[in-house]
Amino acid sequence: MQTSEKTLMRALAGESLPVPPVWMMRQAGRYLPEYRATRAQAGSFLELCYNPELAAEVTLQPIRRYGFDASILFADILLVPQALGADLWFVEGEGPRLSTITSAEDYAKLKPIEDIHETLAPVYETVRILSRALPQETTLIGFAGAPWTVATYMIAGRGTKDQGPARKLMYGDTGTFDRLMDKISDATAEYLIAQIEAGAEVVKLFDSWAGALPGAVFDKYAVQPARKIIERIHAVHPHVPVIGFPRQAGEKVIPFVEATGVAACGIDTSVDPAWAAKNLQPLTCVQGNLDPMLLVTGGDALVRSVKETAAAFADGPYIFNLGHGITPDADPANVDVMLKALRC
Ligand code: 1CP
Repeated sequence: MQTSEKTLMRALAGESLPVPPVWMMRQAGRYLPEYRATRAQAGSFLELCYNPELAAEVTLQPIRRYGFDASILFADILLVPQALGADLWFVEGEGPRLSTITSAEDYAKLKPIEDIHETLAPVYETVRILSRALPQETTLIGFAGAPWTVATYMIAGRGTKDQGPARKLMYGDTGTFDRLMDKISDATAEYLIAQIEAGAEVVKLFDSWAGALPGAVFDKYAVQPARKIIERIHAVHPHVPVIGFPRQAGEKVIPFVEATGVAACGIDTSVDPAWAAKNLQPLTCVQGNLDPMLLVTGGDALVRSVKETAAAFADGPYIFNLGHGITPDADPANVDVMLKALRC
């Protein structure tokens, strides 16, 4: 099958389909027993990310089980900081930890952009394996974190509630902050181009903490970096669609879409589907936004929400997805219920 005939690609090209294409953020994850088994075999989360055979295996698991229309490469947004020279480790039950960047001296220790491919080569190999192994109708999505979201982890050294350390550096040492943002942007463009050259058909930029950016700098630190990365990708691969996900950006998704050239915009759980269908869908394909909690609770509420969400977006280009990643306590059987409600 030609890439352009796949349902996800058709939606990204602006077509409204009677049954929307569907995939889930974090579809390869801890809610699946087969994921937990492969992760145990790999040893740790990072060893799984850097083992192409096993990373491809966990990427394929949800495709085998559910037949989603798209498959997202198994990796993590924090591999880019590691490739730039940051120390990275995961604390079991807590989350990621990184060495911090809080001064010009810390920034100066990062590696040059050309060096990132040395660390990231196994990820490109995972993409190559997947592009051979996926069913012909399944689209392969590559991804990276958007510069602001990646910067929040590099500056704080961990996930934070309010991204305070990153906002502090932004105001306190704008020069260092801006240099760090530029470096992450350059590395991200190179990384995504390499994923495309290995076989990714679409790429997605996750700006999970976009909602923490003050309104006055949203354009500078969320919109412009995404616009520049997309421009760099399109200079070499003009037809590869990019999905943006400025999470919790509220109504600022409109200027984000208008200025960046994204082929689709992911919306989080806080966005009212009726508002997005009226204001966002005329501008771009919309992706979202079922509450992941419904995959924990299931039942009539799940079926009703799936049908209501899909109905709200039925008149324009649309990709069914969650408003954020599926959680480890989700019931795998509820994913079948979701797909049945959507497809029948
Ligand atoms: O224990 C485990 O197995 C680790 C859980 C896990 C998984 C399954 C982490 C740690 N990362 C991932 C994979 C992952 N991360 C994917 C793979 C593909 C898929 O979706 O199936 C993707 C796209 C990501 C992206 C990612 N990582 C984001 C952006 C999306 C989002 O969720 O907002 C972010 C913020 C991260 C950082 C990260 N990695 C892992 C955790 C627990 C976190 C969040 C840390 C925090 O803020 O405290």
